[in-house]
Amino acid sequence: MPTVVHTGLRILKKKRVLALPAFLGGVVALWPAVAFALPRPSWNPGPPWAPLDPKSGEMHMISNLFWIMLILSAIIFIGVVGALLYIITHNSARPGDDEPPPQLYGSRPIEITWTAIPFIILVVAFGITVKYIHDINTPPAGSHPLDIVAKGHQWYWEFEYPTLNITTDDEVHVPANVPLHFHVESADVVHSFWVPQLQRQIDANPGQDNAVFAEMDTPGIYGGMCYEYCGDAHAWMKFRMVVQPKGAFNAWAAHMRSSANKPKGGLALAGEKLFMASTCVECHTIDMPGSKASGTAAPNLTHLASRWTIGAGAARMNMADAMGWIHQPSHFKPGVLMPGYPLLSHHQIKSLAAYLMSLK
Ligand code: HEC
Ligand SMILES: [Cu+2]
Repeated sequence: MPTVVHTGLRILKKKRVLALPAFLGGVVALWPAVAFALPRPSWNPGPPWAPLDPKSGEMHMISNLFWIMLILSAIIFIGVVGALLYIITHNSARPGDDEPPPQLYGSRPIEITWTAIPFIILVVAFGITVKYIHDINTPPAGSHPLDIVAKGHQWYWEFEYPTLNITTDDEVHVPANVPLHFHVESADVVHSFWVPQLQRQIDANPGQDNAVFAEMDTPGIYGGMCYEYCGDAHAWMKFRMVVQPKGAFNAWAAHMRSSANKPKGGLALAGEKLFMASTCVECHTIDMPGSKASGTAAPNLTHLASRWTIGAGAARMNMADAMGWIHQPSHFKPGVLMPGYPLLSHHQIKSLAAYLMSLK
C-alpha cells in the first residue's frame, strides 16, 4: 500500500478527526427535532407528524390505509428476513464439510407457493386501496356539501364560498361535522393544496376544478400551505383552516359578509382617503357601498385585521409590520408581487397602516 494512503488511514483512525464530522452530523440530525419541539403560537400549528393525527373522516381513511399497508409490509419484511436468517444459519457450509449442501431444482409446489403468496398480497392491497380511493372521492349519499373554492395565487390562497357570498384570503373557516366540497383551482401556475390533518394533498391547476371532499370532526386551528414549488415566495404561501362549531362558523360568515369598517376620524380616516386615492385600489378589494377598491389581483382586505398574519404568514398583524409591509413588502416576502411604497412619507404610511388595522 502506498505510504500516503497508509498515513491517511492512520489519521482517520484517530478519534479527534472523526469527532467534528460526528458532531456536525448529530446537529443536522437533531435540528428538525429541536425546531419542531419549540413552542409555536396556537394559530401557527403544523408539526411534521400531523398526518398521523387525523382530524377528519377523510384523513382517518388515509391514515388507516397507511397503517394497513405498513403492517402488511412489516409482516412481509419480517417473514423474508426471518427466512433468510434461518437459511443462512442452518444451511451454510461448516468447516470440514467437503460436499456442497443438497441443491434443489424445479420444484413445482415451491414455484406455485412463491408465486401465489405475493399475488394474493397484492390483490388484497389493490382491493383495499381502490375501495379507499372510491370512498374518499364520494360525498355521503344525499348530502349537500358546502362548496368552497380554494384558489392558489402567487403567493397566497383565496377562498370563495359561492353559496354564502364570501371571498376571503389566507384563512379558511369551515363548520365541523358538515360535508365540504373544496374546488381547488389556480389563478396562475401549479400549486398544491394540503392541510395534513384534514384532507388529501391535491394539485391546483389553472383552468381545472379539482374536487376534494372532507368532513372535519374536531374544532381547532390547522396549518396548511402550498406543497408544489411555485416561484420565489413559495415558502410563504401558508394558510390556516379554522374548524368551528356550526354556530361560531355562521357568526364568522355573517361578519365576513358585512361591509368594511368605516373609520370615524383620526389617522384611520386619513388612511382610508389615501388608500382610495392610491394605486392600492387597482389590485385590492374593500367591500363597502361605493368602494373604489375592487381589484382582484391581490388579497381582499375588507376584514384584513381579523386575520393573524400579513402576507400569508410572512409578517405579523400589527401596526409596525403593516407599516413595514407597505413601505417594502419584499423585505418580509422576497419576490412578492406587490410593489413597495418607499416614496410615501412616514406619516402617510402610518395613516395607511392605521386604516388597515381598523379593518376588523
Ligand atoms: C400591483 C398590485 C398591488 C398594489 C398596487 C398593491 N398591492 Fe397590496 N398586495 C398585492 C399582492 C399580490 C399581495 C399578496 C402578497 C402575498 O401575500 O404574496 C398584496 C398583499 C397586501 C397586504 C396583505 C394582505 C393579506 O392578506 O395578508 C396588504 C395589507 C396590502 N397588500 C396593502 C396594500 C396597500 C396599502 C397598497 C397601496 C399603498 C397596496 N397593497 C398596493 C398587490 C398589490
Ligand atoms: Cu404555491
